[in-house]
Amino acid sequence: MELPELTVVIGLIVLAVAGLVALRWRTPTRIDDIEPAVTSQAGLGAALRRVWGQGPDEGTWQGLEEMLLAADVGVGTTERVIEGVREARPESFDEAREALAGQLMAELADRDRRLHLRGSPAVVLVVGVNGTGKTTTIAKLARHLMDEGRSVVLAAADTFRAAAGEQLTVWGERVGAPVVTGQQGGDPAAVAHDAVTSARAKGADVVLIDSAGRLHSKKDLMAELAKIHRVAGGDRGVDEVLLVIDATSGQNVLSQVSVFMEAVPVSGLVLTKLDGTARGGIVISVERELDVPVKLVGVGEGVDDLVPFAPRSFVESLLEV
Ligand SMILES: Nc1nc2c(ncn2[C@@H]2O[C@H](COP(=O)(O)OP(=O)(O)OP(=O)(O)O)[C@@H](O)[C@H]2O)c(=O)[nH]1
Ligand SMILES: [Mg+2]
Repeated sequence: MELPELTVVIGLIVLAVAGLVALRWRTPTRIDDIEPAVTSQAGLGAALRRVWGQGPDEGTWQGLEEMLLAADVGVGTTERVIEGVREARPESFDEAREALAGQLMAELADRDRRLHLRGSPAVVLVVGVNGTGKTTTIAKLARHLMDEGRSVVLAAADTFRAAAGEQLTVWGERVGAPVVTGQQGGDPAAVAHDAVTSARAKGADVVLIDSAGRLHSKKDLMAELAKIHRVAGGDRGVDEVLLVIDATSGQNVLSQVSVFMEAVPVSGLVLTKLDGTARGGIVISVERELDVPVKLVGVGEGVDDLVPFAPRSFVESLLEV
């Protein structure tokens, strides 16, 4: 091989190695940096085009009301949004769409949607009705935090359901996080306590605590959650209490979650299954009603299907098709 050719070959090899190294050591994606992909299939854009017709008349506003209610935006919010769009006096479909986007954005007014994980270890308690996606969300969140370089311990404090500990253990193995479990029917607060102690001993950054979604009575559930919260928080408290809500469960979700709101100080909402619903407007109504920020949304069953909630992208995805 001639010298110039050799230089080119060596150059190419150096480039390839540098590329591989860059890929391997790329700056980890922070959970707060990820742009949500399509998070809902509400089809509000197409619906608006239909009701817009030749221009705004009473039928348009009635049609708009129906489409917002059908997307689970909620009665109060729908009224405010229509009022706002009407006041903007849109003269074209594009202006109407823009006014609608603006009104929906205003409903999601500035809220602090970051996760505050300051303790060492930081403690996150995940609560919610059974089947909403608590355990899956914990696995997804663990994956994100670990991708950011944080070490995570999982606590299987759902000792109520037989297979709950196993399910979390499987997820733990999949994402590479240690799982602290207890006996079925044992004290979940003890599991949470053990997990925090173990995390502290290991110097782990975050403890994610799974909990049962259903107990024999509302009183049992409240007492149990309050105890987990007290014991896991110790002197400095729990960093985040995330309430997981199934986005496909419709407006009756509010009556379902009241027990959790009474039992523990919920600091953030996680709306799961937004991938499987045309009723993404639930995000807006639930946030308004509960007055707690939506921090994360679940957009699938895979371990990477959890994204931080970003109002602008969300409204765009609502209006997209
Ligand atoms: N499509 C979709 N499915 C989800 C999402 N999150 C969770 N699931 C599914 O919902 C089902 C219930 O999830 P789990 O994580 O077991 O729910 P849970 O709240 O822990 O349930 P319990 O422990 O029984 O109270 C599973 O089949 C998950 O794969 C999501 O964002 N999108
Ligand atoms: Mg579970």
